[in-house]
Amino acid sequence: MESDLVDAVRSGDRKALARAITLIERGEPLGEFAHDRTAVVGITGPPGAGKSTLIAVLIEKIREKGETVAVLAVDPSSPLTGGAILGDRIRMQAHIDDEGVFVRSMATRGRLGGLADASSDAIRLMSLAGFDRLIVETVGVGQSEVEIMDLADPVVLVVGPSWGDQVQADKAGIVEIADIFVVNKGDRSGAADVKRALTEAADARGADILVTTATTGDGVDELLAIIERLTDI
Ligand SMILES: Nc1nc2c(ncn2[C@@H]2O[C@H](COP(=O)(O)OP(=O)(O)O)[C@@H](O)[C@H]2O)c(=O)[nH]1
Ligand SMILES: [Mg+2]
Repeated sequence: MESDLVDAVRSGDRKALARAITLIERGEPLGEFAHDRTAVVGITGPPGAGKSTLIAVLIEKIREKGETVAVLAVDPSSPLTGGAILGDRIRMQAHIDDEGVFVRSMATRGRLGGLADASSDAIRLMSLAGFDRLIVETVGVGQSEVEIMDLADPVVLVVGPSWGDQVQADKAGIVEIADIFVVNKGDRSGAADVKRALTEAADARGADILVTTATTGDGVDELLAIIERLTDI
């Protein structure tokens, strides 16, 4: 990638950051450059569990603390219709005029294999742009999504209150990489059962487990406190 563009990203130019990520999306390699690495929080879990809704609340709480935040939502499943991506954009729209927030959905147009690399480059660019916190959201259903979570620490697994969510997470292997277990939709019946079912796996990993309701914000302060504790150097 042209060094002029990378320099503009480094200076905090948001338009340059957006343009650079578009180039990454189209397959252009970023190349090497020195940069400080910002801690990346990974949010993964089955579709519909409430990851994006939860992230929208996290953005608000992070901004209330005066910190800046960039979010990359990786969704390889909807390259053309962009259904989920559009939903994410609308949900996070509230922050669109806030310079301290950068939200970007990345579709990789069916490119095979390159998803983790492209995500890694996009995250490096967001880090270069100087945000205090970075969040990456993936639909935790495939191998490359699990790979993307290698870039993240801590990894937050979000599941809904249905048994199937937990089974799906188990099958994808994300239970084994999670540092924080979140059972979202605590307002629905079943949340307590799913929490109980996941407690053994969480305990085995020394991971925290909690119930949230993203639509009301319940439990999200606790989640952010855990994230802060795990990202404190
Ligand atoms: N009842 C309830 N619905 C929620 C909650 N969190 C998210 N949702 C809804 O679940 C649906 C999927 O949410 P979304 O954030 O897009 O899930 P994602 O696919 O994991 O990113 C949306 O209709 C949300 O409004 C919650 O805590 N309780
Ligand atoms: Mg989402």
